Order: sequence, then C-alpha cells, then structure tokens
Amino acid sequence: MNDPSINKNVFNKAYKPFEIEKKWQKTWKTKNIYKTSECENIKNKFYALSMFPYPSGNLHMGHVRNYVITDLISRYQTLRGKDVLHPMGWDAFGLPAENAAIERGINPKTWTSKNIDHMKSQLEVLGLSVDWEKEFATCDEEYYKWTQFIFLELFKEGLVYQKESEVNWDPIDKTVLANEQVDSEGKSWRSGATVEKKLLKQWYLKITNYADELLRDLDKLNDWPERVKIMQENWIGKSVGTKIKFNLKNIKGSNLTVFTTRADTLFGVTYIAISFNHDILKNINNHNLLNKINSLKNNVKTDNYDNQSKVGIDTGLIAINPINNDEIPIWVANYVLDGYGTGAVMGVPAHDQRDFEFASTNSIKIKRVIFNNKHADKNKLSKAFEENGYLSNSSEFNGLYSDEAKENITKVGAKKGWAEFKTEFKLRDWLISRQRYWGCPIPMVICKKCGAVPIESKDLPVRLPTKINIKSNQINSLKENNDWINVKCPVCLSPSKRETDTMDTFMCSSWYFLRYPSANNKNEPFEKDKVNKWLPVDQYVGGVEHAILHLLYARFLTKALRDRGLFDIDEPFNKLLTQGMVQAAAYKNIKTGKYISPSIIENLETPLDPDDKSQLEISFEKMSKSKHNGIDPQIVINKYGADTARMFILFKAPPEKDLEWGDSDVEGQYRFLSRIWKLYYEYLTKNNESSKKEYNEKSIKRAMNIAIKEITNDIDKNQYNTAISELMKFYNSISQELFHLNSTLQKEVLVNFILLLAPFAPHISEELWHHLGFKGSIHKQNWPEIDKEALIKDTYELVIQVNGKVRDKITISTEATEEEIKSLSIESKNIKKWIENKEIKKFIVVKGRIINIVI
Ligand code: ANZ
Ligand code: ZN
Repeated sequence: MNDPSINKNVFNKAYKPFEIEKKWQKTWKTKNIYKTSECENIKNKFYALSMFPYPSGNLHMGHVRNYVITDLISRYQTLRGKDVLHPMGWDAFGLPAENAAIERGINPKTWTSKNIDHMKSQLEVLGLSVDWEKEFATCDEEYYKWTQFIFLELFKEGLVYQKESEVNWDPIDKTVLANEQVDSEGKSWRSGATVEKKLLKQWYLKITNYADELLRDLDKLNDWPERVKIMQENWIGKSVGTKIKFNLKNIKGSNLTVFTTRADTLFGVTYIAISFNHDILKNINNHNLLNKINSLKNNVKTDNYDNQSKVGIDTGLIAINPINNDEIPIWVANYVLDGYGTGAVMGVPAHDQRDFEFASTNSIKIKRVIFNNKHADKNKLSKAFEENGYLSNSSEFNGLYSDEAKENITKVGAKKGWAEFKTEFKLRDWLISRQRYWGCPIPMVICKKCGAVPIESKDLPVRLPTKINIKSNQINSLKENNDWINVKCPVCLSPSKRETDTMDTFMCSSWYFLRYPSANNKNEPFEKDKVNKWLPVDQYVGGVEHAILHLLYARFLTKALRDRGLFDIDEPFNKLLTQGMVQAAAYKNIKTGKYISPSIIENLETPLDPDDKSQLEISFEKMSKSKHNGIDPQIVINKYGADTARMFILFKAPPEKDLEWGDSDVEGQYRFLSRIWKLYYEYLTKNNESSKKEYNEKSIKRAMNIAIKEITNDIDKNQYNTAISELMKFYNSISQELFHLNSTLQKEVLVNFILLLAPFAPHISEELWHHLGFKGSIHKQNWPEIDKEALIKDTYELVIQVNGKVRDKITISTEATEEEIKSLSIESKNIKKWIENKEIKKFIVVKGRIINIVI
C-alpha cells in the first residue's frame, strides 16, 4: 500500500475535513494501526475502556462524548509510550429488541445485528482508535456461553440460589411486570389490569456475602469520584444495631424479632410493625382480617415507601416488651420492608418520624424516653425527637446517654437471651431472573426428582431457540417452546424441563471487561495471565447513571471470580471518570407544559409557540426525544467533520460537568482548525525563512514548552477543556512569529504543535504530519518532551531610583510590561519606606534598565 502522504504542491488551500477524515479512517483501518500490542512489560500497560453501548439503533451525543473522552485518553497514553488496550463491544441483550420484535415482527437478533452494524459505522466516522479485532456483543453465542459458564462457577461456589419472591403479576396477561410497567394507580401498562403481588421462584446471586468487602475496598479506589463512592456506600448501607426478641402473648413458644439501631428507645415502644409477608401472620385464623390485610397489600406499591402515607392494620396479636413486660399491639404496616433486617420494626413514635406519623393516624400511644437534658420535660411533641439524648422513663437506665444505653440495654438483653448486637446491610441479594426471551438463558434444568440441576460445562452454550413466536401477551416466550424446553435431567436422565428464565442483562455487562484482553479465545471466558496483566482497567469512562448497580455488580463478580481462583485482581476499575450530560436548549410552553421543536419555531431569540403564539421558556436540558432538543451527531459531523465535533465536546466543559450545546462554539472550533490548516499551508507553500532576532526565539521556545507542560498536566488531570485553551494560546504565540524564526525552530514548533493536537483532532494532525514530510502515523510517535531550561524566563537587574537617587535593585523578567515594572518597584521593601505617605507624581521607565519614581 502506498504511503498516502501528499506532496507540497497538492496541498489544498482550504481545510476540507471530510476528504481528510475519510482517507485517514480508511488508511488506519487497512494498516490496522490500533491493533493492541503484546505488552512485554506489565508496568507499561494502559487499559482504556468506555462503558459499552446498548445497540438501540443510533448513536447519540452522550455516546459521542463518552467515546471521544476515552479515545483522547488512549491516544495520549499511546503517545506517552504506553501499550494501550482500547476495545469496544455491545451490551446487546435486553427489552427494546424484544419490543421491536413484538411491534414489527422482526427477530430480536436480526434487529440487534442491524443496529450494531449501523452504530459501528457511526463510531468509525468519529475516528476512534479502537482495536476492533476485540469487538463482541453479549448476545453472541461465543460470549453468552461464557456468561453461562460464569453463572455455573458462581453456582459451584455456593453463590447462586432460588427463592420465592414477590413480583408484580398481571392476572390478565398472566405475566410478570417490571416496576416501571406498573402505573401510579397500580395498573398494568399493557392490559390495564390491577396488578397483584405474586410469589414466584426466582434466581438470586449472593452479593451480600461480599457486602463488607465491597464497602471496605471503596477505600482503595482513590481515583473514583467521591460522590460515586458515597452512592455505593449508601446502597450497601451498613447499619450497626441490635436484634431484640419479643415473645407473643397467649401463643406459647412464638416470638418475633426486630432490628433496631436505637436500642436506647426500648422503653418507648408502643407498637410493633411488621411487613405484609411476615411469618407471624400465620398465627391468624380470622379470615376477614386476613382478607383485609391482603387487599391492603395489593393496593400499595412496595417501592418508594417514603413518599406514600403510612397505612396499616392492627393484627390483634400482642407482643411482650422483654425489658418491662409491657403489652404491645402488632400491626402490619406498608412502610416495613420485607427484605430488610427481620421485616419487623419496634415502633417508637416519640423518636422516629415515620413511627410518629403512623401512630398519629392510627391513635397509637406516643411515649417519650429520650431528652435533651437529664431531667425529663412534659412538653408535647409536634414531631419525633430523633436525636440522641439522655434516657428517662427507662427505669434503671435513666440518666444514661444514648450510646451508653444502647450498649447496656443490649448487654442486659444478651445475658437474658432476648438481644444480640447485629450489623445489617441494606444491600439485597441480586435477583437475576427475568421472564424474557432476549437474554442469556440460565443454564439449569428443573427435574422433578433432583430439583434444579446445572447443565454441564461441556454442553454450553444453552442456545436461545431461533424459531420463536414472541407475542405481546406472553412475555416469556421460552415457556411456549416445547422443542426447546423438554430435556433429560443431566443427573437421573428423567424427562425434565429447562429453566425458562433468562439473566438480567447486568449479568452480561458485569464481566465483559475481563474478556477483552483475550476476546477471541474459544476455550475460556478469559485467560488468567492476560487478566492479571491488563486489569484493572486504568481508566473507565461512562455515565453516572451506572454509579451504583453496574459498578457494584462488576466489583462483586470480580471478587467472586477471584475467589474461584480465576485471576488475582481485587478491583476491576482503577480510575473512573463519570462524564456529564450533553444538554441543549429546549423550548417549553409554560401554559401547556409542552415542549416545542425548534425546527418549527420562527425566531429562536424570541421564541413563540406556533399554535397559541405564547412566549416559550428556554432552558438547557439533557438532550432527549421528548424535549425535541436532541442534536444528531451525524449531522454535526457531516457539516464540520469529526475533528471539529471532538474539539467542541472536549473544549466546551470539563468532562465531569454537563455540557451545553452551542452552534457558535462548534463553529469556533471549526475556525480554529481552519486557521491551523492555513498556517501550515503558508509554511509549506511559501519560502519563509528569515534571519531573526534571538529574543523572539527564546520567547517562542518558552511558549512552546509552557504549552507542552500545561497540556500534559491538564490531560493527566482530565482537564481537556483547559488543555485546548493552552493549545490556542500556543497557536496565538506562534502564528505571528513563525515566519521570523530560523527553519529548524520553525519545523520544531510545527511538529510539536500537531503532536499536542493529535489526541484531540486525530485526522487533521495526521494529514499535516504527512505534509511536513513524515512517514508513518503521527499517532505512533512520541509525546513532546519538555525542555526545562526553555521554561526559565530571561531576567535583568532593574535599578530603582527615587527622585533620581538609587535606592534598590531587583531582578525581573525581560517580559515584564511597563505596568508590571511599576508595581514591582513600589512593592519592593527598600522602596516602600521612601515613598510611604508620599504622592507619586510620575514614573520614568527605561525598559531593560532603570525606573525613576518621582515624588
Ligand atoms: C426503633 C427505632 C427507634 C428506630 C428510633 C429508629 C429510630 P437503618 O439505619 O436504615 O438501618 N427498621 C428496621 N427494619 C426495618 C424494615 N424492615 N423496614 C423498615 N424499617 C426498618 O435503620 C434502622 C431502623 O429502621 C431501625 O431502628 C428500625 O427502626 C427501622 F427512634 O428501631 B428503629
Ligand atoms: Zn433428575
């Protein structure tokens, strides 16, 4: 293949990004210049990873921002001499493909592949330095085979189990609904039926086994955003408290345990609240009451407790407070979570606001036991007193402060057998069952004799049947597929059925980063030594919407597989960058609340609704279809080229911050690139060497080295916007002076400038590199080195006179302006005493020599 460098005389005067970009994308591809190198030295590796996209069909601006940031980092690290791994893939299972299948009768696989092809071509236009040989989609058999393998590894480790759990059940469609598919009135979005709660057997992963380590290791993640770590910490929700056992009155041997963080309030308990599914309800024979409880249960949504009113029913059961033998009514209440603690709460209305509200609506006693002072007061509470304080009305514990009381009460209870110290976690086990077709099949067989039996590894993958009839009222189409579902039990060979649940797609995305280093391996999910070599990911880039689940699941799986001995790393992602959103102006009619598309608004400066002529409110909001403010990356690239789009996105805001789309800023970047082009054009088409003054050279060298230093620092700190500002400064200082420099320095400046530009605008810099006469890609060169000496400013000794008499001498920069010379002089210690309280009449400045202050 010919070297594509063009010689000087065909250098086009006008900057034509499309031709250049197309040409280089093609060349890079044919020469496969982004192929991952073997990396002999582990210390030299750099793994740059973007969160892989869901192939929804079209690239949006959020994707573009994500991949441009990662690409910049990869290119920069390559220039710094690192062996870079920069892969890309597709998070390809999931609901939209199934919905497309229902709506349009297309097979989910066909729909997905088509989207991947299209989105890949859009990615290529961005000029990403991705090693496409490592590409895979999670719906590829060669990939999901290993997702199943990993499921079985977890199964062997005892981290997989089945449990009945409550789901949203649509009694008309006879199907399970996700929470988002139940409307605010508790009705199905499909059938309109009132959704019921139903217990279904589902598959879980024991992430809770790792709760402590997942929490503890957050401390190791020094290069994660603090807020992401806080979100994870809250999600894991470690809570130190006490379990307290209450006996039931009149029912021998029956008891109920609560979990509390406030054992100090035990004397203030006036009721106990239990969840709708609490075991103790089995002691009730009153059918009327049970029906009432059930109908209440079906009428409350069990997520988002905090926002709904607290309702409940008195069960008639009575508990005995172990500390003072008080009789306490037991209620079922909608605010008690089934899966947290023991599913039962000791109600202390005086000291817990939820309990206070519940007691107030249900006429339950309120008994205060914690006070600000050691002496109790009789003030009536208007809301719960939730702080710590001194105990009263608590017999021998009176006068103790909360902390001490918690400990003492628990110790007393422990001795008597009704209390124990207990640490609880909010984190729940991970429910991975989905009653869906388009997901990774769970590799289990359900046998009447043997129960749930794993498929043997050698029989993987359990393939999704391709002949499938996906109907809107039968979400789990796998159940209908007799050819597929009927199998022999791997253990006893009796006729059995396959598990028809598929896995949550988060399962597929929580190990993909392990596979990239050995993406094409047909015999293993990943090679141990390659994982040990390339991981953890050095820089992970993605949306903050994945701050909790994806990142936690990925961390969990990494730890669990490490414990299976599959590799030795503890954490998957070393540095994390969560990029901000891309926003654009949205136009809203305040009266109707409707968003109006800018394409039908006549004047965007003073926008009016074309329908009712009312003035529209302008605000910057996340780009979305519903707000009609999305900007299609393809259109921008078609208009200005990918380099401009990249420069704009990197320049407009720091990567973690939201970015406001502005057409004029995009044009600004286009003009900047055009000016760069013009400068190189002039250099290469004219003969401009001149003999020039030495101090110019010094200041140019200094400007160049400042640029190298600052841009390097900025990129290292992920401050790409200021890095581009430094590039602009560098450009400004050379654009005037370039043609006064000697030819060696001219060339050095021009080479360094495009090397610094290369990670940001890879196409134009590659093109100019070749015009300068180089062979080989600019993206395989070395990042410029700083010449520290050039950074030192030239100085001279300034003589300072006051009224003509020499009073001081100071060393200042040759570049100091007249104003700077004046202010440095009057600030000098020796001068101050001469001019104190005197009016300065004038300064006489002889630059480079002397200043005379006349007073
Ligand atoms: C009595 C009490 C008195 C409480 C008081 C708080 C304040 P964290 O810190 O989030 O762990 N609780 C326990 N299990 C619950 C469940 N399944 N559903 C809803 N609430 C539950 O909170 C622990 C506190 O949350 C526990 O302490 C319990 O209420 C409640 F002045 O017990 B507390
Ligand atoms: Zn069997």
